[in-house]
Amino acid sequence: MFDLSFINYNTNQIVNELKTKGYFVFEQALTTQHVEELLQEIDFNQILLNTNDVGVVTAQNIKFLTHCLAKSKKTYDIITSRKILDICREYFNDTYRITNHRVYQTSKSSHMPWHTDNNLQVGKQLVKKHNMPGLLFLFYLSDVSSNAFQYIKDSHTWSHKYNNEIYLSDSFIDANYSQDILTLPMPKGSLILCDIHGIHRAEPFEDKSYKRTTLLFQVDQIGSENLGHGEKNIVNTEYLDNLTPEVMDYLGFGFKRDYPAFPSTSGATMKPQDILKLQKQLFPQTLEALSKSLVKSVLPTELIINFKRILWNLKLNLQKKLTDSF
Ligand SMILES: O=C(O)CCC(=O)C(=O)O
Repeated sequence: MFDLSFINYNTNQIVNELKTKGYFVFEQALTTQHVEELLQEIDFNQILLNTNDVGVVTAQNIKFLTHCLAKSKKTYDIITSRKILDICREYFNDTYRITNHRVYQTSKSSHMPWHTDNNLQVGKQLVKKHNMPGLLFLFYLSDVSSNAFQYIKDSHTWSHKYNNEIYLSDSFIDANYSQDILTLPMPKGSLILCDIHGIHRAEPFEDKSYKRTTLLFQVDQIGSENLGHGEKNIVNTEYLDNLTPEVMDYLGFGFKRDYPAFPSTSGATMKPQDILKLQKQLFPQTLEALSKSLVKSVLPTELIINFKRILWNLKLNLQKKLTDSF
């Protein structure tokens, strides 16, 4: 999963860099094979619509798989890996828990505002900035040449001055901190780790042929006064092959979660062209639904059930004949 050079990179040093600079960067921390296998677990072309499963949703130009812990074993393995837990264990001095996570794919254009991630919510609304320590983990799952992560150096030490702001404007940052902007284009598999109190964003871009895919998760040191802080975690029990009290606590087993999954989506967050694509997909399904309902309305249910029984028996007899003949 991780490149040996990352596994062997001293955890103490990572934490020291985080505490002093507010960020840590490692190129190609994940192996290409792990990234490729992870991406195969996610179908970004299949948007959920009355589908009885967890999966991909869309909000404008970004497609999200929020419930990765239920859908992608490779993501589960990264999030609960020994190296990540060691970094957290060394960085935090009280109980820490994962508060949100997602894999997302950004295409064509995006303009994210400058912000910090120390958000306290009521439902999906931000109510104030909190002062709990926290770490943002971001892995590039594609080569990132534009729309790179940007971080304002040292901002983790002074961002609290702007705690009453939801975002900081581009013009304010350009006028006051343009020298301090760190932009991080890097190859797929690279890791960026930063203090959630640091001011950051994805650099705005516009390029019809460009896509960036990312795994992001956040771990906060949740004090007893902030019970319920974080999004609910839906976990596939099949993945839990490393369940220890440490992992259970980190994932929030038995811990209250008050925030809804991010982002909040509906038909209205889709782009018109995605709605059109969906209509094409819906057309044959609509015909199927209509014909089923027509059959149901003219034939008694008892007859349909008996017909299914006859078909089932015919199939069994056929299978038996085939096995007997071999
Ligand atoms: O995608 C990125 O580069 C930054 C993401 C981010 O800041 C966020 O989702 O809060």
